[in-house]
Amino acid sequence: NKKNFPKGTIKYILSYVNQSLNESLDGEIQAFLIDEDQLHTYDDLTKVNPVTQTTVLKCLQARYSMKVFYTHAGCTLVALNPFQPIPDLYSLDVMKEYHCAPQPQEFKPHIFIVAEEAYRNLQGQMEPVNQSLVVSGESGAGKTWTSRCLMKYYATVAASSSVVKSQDTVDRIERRVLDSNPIMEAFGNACTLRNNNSSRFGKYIQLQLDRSQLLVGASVQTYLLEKTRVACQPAKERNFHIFYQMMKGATDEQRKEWRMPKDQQFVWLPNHLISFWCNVLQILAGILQFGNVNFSSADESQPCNIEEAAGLLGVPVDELLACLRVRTLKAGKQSVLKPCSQSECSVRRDCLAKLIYAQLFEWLVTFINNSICADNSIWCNFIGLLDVYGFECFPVNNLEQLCINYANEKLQQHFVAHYLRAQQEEYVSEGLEWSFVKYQDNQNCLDLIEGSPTSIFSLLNEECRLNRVSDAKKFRGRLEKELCDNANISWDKYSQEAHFTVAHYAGKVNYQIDGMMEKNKDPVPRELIALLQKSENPLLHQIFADKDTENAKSKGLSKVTVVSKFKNSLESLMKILHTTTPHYTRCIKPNPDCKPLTFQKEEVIIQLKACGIVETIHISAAGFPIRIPFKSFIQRYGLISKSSAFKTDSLRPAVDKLLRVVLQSQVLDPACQRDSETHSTLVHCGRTKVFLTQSMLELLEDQRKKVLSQKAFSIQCCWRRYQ
Ligand code: AOV
Ligand code: MG
Repeated sequence: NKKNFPKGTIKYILSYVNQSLNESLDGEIQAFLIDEDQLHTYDDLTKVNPVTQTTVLKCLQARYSMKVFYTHAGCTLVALNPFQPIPDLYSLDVMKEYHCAPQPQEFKPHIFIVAEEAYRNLQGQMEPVNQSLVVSGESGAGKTWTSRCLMKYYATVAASSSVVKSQDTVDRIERRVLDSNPIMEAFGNACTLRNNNSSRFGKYIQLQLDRSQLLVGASVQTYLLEKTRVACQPAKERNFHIFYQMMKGATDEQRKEWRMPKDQQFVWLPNHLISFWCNVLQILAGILQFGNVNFSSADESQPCNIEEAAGLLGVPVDELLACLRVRTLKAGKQSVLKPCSQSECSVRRDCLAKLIYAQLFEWLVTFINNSICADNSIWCNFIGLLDVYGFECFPVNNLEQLCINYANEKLQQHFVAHYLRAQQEEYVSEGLEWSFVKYQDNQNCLDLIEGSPTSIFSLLNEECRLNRVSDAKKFRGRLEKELCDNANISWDKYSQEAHFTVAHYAGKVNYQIDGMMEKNKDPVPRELIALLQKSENPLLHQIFADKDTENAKSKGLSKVTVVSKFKNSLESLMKILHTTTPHYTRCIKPNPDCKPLTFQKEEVIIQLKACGIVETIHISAAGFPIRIPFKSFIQRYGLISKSSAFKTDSLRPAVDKLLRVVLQSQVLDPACQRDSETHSTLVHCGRTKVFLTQSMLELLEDQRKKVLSQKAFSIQCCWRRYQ
């Protein structure tokens, strides 16, 4: 009736209807489900509706531009690296705020919420479950920084006295635990292309707490130090920090003693910290001198720097030379001496340097453990901090990357299992059954790498056991033949190169086979160990003295391959993790150049995939990623059902009815017939929300569009008739 409409109303209605029609899905119905202006306010990514790569990315970007660096993602915390110090973000006052808050979860997302949650999980329980804080992310994303923040937090809130006085901090356990960090980083971190302070080892620190929740000690477990770096650094990368630090910090006498002239004065560590410190520096100086020993000349004369190296390592120079130039082969009870070629001499030199450094690192970790670990009778629970190397994909990848990425696969598997449990709990609280959720796990990839009887590791080990000259191309052939059934491995058929490609959960990585078998064998000639046992450097002597018995038992260090050792150590780590309640933090590097406050979408999306956030979304997509409260649901889709009047107190039946209408129309429509069984996999009603799959959402949107089109058509007809 024309009289009922003020002027322009019908035009307005038509434009409204048309606009509604143009709200195209494009994979997401932004206008209805998310408000772009408000994206930065989402403290939890799972509340962004629907959860997709695009919405998650937009939300993180919006927050980053507002200098908000932490965001929850369900049971994980996403930490964006600001690449510049943020004043007061980690101050003592902020720590206290989170620690003293009755409900820290209600505060802005922060790493301290995770820390506090783990801490409180141990409180007031008869038999508390130990906690693990797992920090992951790519190189330079901020894992080590985050672990340091966590350690500082516990050293503060769990300190044996609430007021930390400066004068009594020297010998306090909290101080010692914190001090162990820079020492380990000096020996185990290096400047790489990705990160100026890249950790080249994994570490799991257990902070030991007593019954009153006070920090009484700590223990450190380390994983696979990248010792190849001692003797060979990738282009434009550096050796371990400690070498530069000692060169910088050496006194004139030390330089004289090490025969390293130069005029620098920075002292990086007070010498009294470790009584063996002088010996440590001597050994390091010896390793450096060793790197300059050159076997390029064919003559028998003494190569330069060998005397300096031998002097610093405390071994007779002629014996050192003999060890490097002559191999001892065992044939039954007899020994046969075989001269080495020039290149073999260099390999033995590198091997010796790597061996010494790796054993020195191990000694250091034991030393630190001895000085910070509490007696078993004192501590009862622990909070573990895991900081491992992130997923790596370089132009050239070898055994180091395979091991690193394998470790990340293991952690991802642990995460998926844990995440599913958390999701299950939400479904249960909304009255949904769990069994609907199907998800992809990465078991197939793990089977490919470590499985039995046949996997990359098993074939690699077999090749090493056969003790023949390794042939990379032949090995590629074996992999192709024996692992062809596994979909996670592939080869470039047109490339003759000895390589293989693994489809990791975080992306495909191409591995070079050349050198892989040798690295896995990691042979340590016995005569080198025997030589080091004679060292006059007391520390070196002590480090290798233990190897004597070990050697006798295992008949040489070389028997256990690198991947077997790594697999075993990871398995023990997983065992510990399984007994703890995990808390996941995913660090993201917002740009590859480490520039402050710069957010590059392409970089972030790759990492969201790599550190599993997108995978998490993927898992939730296998369930019901879209959750709409009953009221909003009726408001948007109510028009689909003919009876449009809904009472707020009977929303649930109204929603049920509406869903029936939509699903029935599908059954009746032969073009897109879905069998009734799939209905329960499309949608579920919880207690307060409707849980939808993406395809159900599209179905609803289609229906809504249809109804709106019909309405638009009839309005147009009326309008024409009226005109
Ligand atoms: P990573 O441990 O994840 O890489 P780091 O923790 O060493 O990365 O972080 C790299 C750099 O980013 C640090 O040296 C800081 O300069 C900066 N950074 C990280 N987090 C923050 C923060 N919250 N606030 C300010 N600056 C930060 V590797 O060990 O390479 O995988 O192997
Ligand atoms: Mg690190």
